[in-house]
Amino acid sequence: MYEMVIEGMHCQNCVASVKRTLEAQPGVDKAEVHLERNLAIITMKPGAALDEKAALAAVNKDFTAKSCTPVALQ
Ligand SMILES: [Cu+2]
Repeated sequence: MYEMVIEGMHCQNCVASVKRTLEAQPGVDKAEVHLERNLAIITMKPGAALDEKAALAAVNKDFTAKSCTPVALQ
């Protein structure tokens, strides 16, 4: 799992756009985007790792992706 901090989202359309962008990245299983927390939780397919730079760049086309951090699964 990864957490991405994203600024510039204003409504559910923005949320849907970010979700689509993240779920189009290789290896991504699903992305949960939380508007009020400026946060996306990215879940990977088994064994897959996220290309964090590519994911940040993709989101940065429309929004401001601040950081992408791996989160240990519990
Ligand atoms: Cu919007």
